[in-house]
Amino acid sequence: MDPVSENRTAIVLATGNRDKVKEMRPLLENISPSIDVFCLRDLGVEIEVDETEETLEGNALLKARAIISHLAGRFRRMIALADDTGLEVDSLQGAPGVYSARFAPMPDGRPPAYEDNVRYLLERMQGVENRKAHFRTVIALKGCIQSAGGDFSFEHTCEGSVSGTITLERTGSEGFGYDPVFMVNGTGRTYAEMSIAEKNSLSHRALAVRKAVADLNNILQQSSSPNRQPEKQ
Ligand code: ITT
Repeated sequence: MDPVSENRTAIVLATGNRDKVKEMRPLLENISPSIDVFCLRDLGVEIEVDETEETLEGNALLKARAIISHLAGRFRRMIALADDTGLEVDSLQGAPGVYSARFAPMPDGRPPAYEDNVRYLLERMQGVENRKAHFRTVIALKGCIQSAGGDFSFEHTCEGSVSGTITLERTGSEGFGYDPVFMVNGTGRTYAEMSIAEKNSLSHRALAVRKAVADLNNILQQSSSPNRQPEKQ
C-alpha cells in the first residue's frame, strides 16, 4: 500500500488521454488538503479499457471500475474519476456521440487521430445548414474508502454539457480533438481559440468536474457520518 494513502484520499484520473488530464488537473487542485490527485502515468499504470457500452455513462463507469480493480489494495481511500465525452451533432442525429474517438473510418483499421475525425466531420457537414452541436461529458466516480468505522464504497455519475456550432473550417490552435471546429454559443470563438483556463471557465468537462467535486464532498461527508447510507453499487 502506498505510504501516502494511510490518512489521505487518492483521486485517480481514469483516463489514458493526456489532454483531458491537462484540463482536469487545475479543476481538481486544492479541493481539499487531504486529497491527492494522480493520473495513471503518475502511478506507472497503463491500462486499455474497451469502451463497449452504448452510452457515455456506461463507458465512464466501465473506466472507473477498471481502474479501481486494477489498483485494488494500493490506497486505503481511493476514488477513480473517469470522463467519457461525446460531440453530439444535431444534423447527424447525435453522432458521433459515444463514438467520437472512433468516428472517421480508417482504411488500414488503425484508430483515427484527432485530425482524421475532424476532417471526416467537416466532410460529413459539407453543405449542411443546421450546424448545431453539443459537447457532453459524463463523469463517473467510483470510490472505495476504508476507515475506522468500516468500509464504504460508492458509484456516482454526473454530467456537463455545452452547446455550440460546427464551424466551416478549423480555427485556433489550442486544445485537442474537435476543439478547432466547435464554436461555443455566446463566445464567437472555438475552444481551440481559448487557453486551458478560459476553456475551463465554461466547458462541458469543467461543468461536469465541478458538479462531481460538489457531489463527492457530500458523499465523503456521508461516509464519515455515523448513520451513513451507502450509495447504490
Ligand atoms: P479515455 O477514454 O482514455 O478517457 P478518449 O480520448 O477515448 O480517452 P473519450 O472517449 O471520452 O476519451 O473522448 C472521445 C473523443 O472525443 C476524444 O478522443 C476527442 O477526440 C473528443 N473529445 C473529448 N473531449 C473533448 C474536448 O474537450 N474537446 C474536443 N474534443 C474532445
